[in-house]
Amino acid sequence: MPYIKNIYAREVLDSRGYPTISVEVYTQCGACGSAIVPSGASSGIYEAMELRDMQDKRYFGQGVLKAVSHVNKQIALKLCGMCVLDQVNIDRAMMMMDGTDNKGNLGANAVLGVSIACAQAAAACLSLPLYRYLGGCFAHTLPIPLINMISGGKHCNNGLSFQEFMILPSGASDFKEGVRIGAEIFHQLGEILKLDGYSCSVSDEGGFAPALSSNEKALALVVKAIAQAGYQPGKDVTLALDAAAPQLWVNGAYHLCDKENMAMTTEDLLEYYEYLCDKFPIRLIEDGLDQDDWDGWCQLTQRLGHKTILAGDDFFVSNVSRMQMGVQKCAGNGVLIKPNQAGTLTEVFSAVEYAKRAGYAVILSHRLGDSEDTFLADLAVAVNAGYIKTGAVCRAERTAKYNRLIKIEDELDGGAVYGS
Ligand code: 2PG
Ligand code: MG
Repeated sequence: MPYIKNIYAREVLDSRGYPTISVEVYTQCGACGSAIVPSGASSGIYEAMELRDMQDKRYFGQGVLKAVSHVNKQIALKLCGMCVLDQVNIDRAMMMMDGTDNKGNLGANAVLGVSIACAQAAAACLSLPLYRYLGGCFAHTLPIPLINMISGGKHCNNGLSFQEFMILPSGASDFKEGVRIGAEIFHQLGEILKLDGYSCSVSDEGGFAPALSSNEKALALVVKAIAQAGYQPGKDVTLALDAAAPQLWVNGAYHLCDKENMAMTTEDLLEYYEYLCDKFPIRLIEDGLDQDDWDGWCQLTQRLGHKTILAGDDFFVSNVSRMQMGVQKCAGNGVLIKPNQAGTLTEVFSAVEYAKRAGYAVILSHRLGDSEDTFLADLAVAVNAGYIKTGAVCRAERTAKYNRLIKIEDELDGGAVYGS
């Protein structure tokens, strides 16, 4: 049996230059699996807890040496000797050792690093690619990418209220064509920005970060780029927004820069979304409202849910209990799945399974602070998710996931299906 022989964690850097945890799992049969854990900037209040050192001056308190030590001491002691193929029991053992609902003792970053590295080691033991090990013989769906074009919100300081303006190349015939279309539109947008005198520098997720006066202006530029690249907006390519509304919710009201930061009610924001969806081919809105604005989410779903995917990120935090509440109240019809919001692969699989049974659109997602780790790409294929959000088509930590998916599509040798 492929028993776990050793587990070793260390502190490394993420794509922003902040520390994160890297974990390696070694088995007695000579296999090794590794993982680098991502980290968010606009995190939801109901996410599993990411453990950072806080008190000391190293990395301004952002170090992860406590999480590293939890892996190298308690977790390694408990898991060494277990069969690496026994993922559910491995995850359960860590959950029991932690003893909290939010991984508040061991840290979700420590637990997730081990959970993923075990899956990688197990796949290596069986000489299987990770998507095949995790998903079995029916893993064959290549996700439609939500490709970041323009960033705003907490992801950069350009004055745009919404966090991400993305495109969905859903009219493509396969994944690699979707990526090509996305890249052509991205470069076209760069040209337009340059001609209009805007900065072409990019944000942490690779989206352009021009200082634009309004969300509408950003949407209009993306639509222009789609058309100029030779594609039909609304047919070949649609739009997606991450409003990241919890970041806009201050003192009981929503505040948008292009609305002069005036206090907006939920109703005001709903009307604004209706207006935007009438004017632009918006297929998906992520976190349109705050994580505690349940009535607003119900209204949004009633009014736009028949034609728009309304996906909960901070709202659902990849958590089955919160999705159950969503189903009961008819709030939302899609979910972002971020492994570090949950903490273990077992919980990630439960969340995907629940979302699918509820008929939700499933979008596997990266974090702002990410790395060269391509686990997310394999996971998206393993669970046959219809969508993946992994940033712009530039910056190596983002293109690593796209390139991995292109390789998987090739490996599936005609057996792949694009999108849900
Ligand atoms: C989001 C993510 C990823 P962060 O809000 O969806 O784009 O951002 O990692 O900062 O939570
Ligand atoms: Mg989000």
